[in-house]
Amino acid sequence: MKSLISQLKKHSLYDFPVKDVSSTILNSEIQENIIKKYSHFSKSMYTRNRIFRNDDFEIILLCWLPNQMAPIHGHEGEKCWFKVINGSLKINNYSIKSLAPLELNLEEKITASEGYLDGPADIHSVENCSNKPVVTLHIYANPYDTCTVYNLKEKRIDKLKMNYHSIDGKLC
Ligand code: CSS
Ligand code: FE2
Repeated sequence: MKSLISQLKKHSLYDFPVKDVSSTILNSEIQENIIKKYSHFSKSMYTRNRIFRNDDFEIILLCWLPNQMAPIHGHEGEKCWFKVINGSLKINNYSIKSLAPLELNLEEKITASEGYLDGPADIHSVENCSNKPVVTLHIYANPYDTCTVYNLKEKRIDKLKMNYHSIDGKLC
């Protein structure tokens, strides 16, 4: 993890070049003890477990039980990647057809399994459709605390405040 953090600090000096950051994340080995330390699951929703944050980027471990999902959301114009550490998730990528009334085009459906790197993401939903817990590692450059949620049922766009379930391995 130390080496990932120091490589990302170097990338921050160049505004996180997509190709280089992608290969840094793809090639980074996340040790079992790190995964253990930051993995916390909750029955109520997927959890966001903060590993590192500075003004330029953050690293979060997300833990998904079966059927837990992130609704269709955007990424605040920031560069966001995630890597599947274990298990398998469904990602649906969308583009905006119209904002008023709200209409999205479903562009792509991806089954992302261990080792898959997503990003930089635009508008997508992410769901653990499997019957096993899933862990994903997220890099957000820059960090943000609220995101846009596209509610197709209600044809509404909401701002969602995102919380951490744990910081530095300790429950919040
Ligand atoms: N953006 C969501 C996870 S899906 S990329 C989050 O940070 O909670
Ligand atoms: Fe996302």
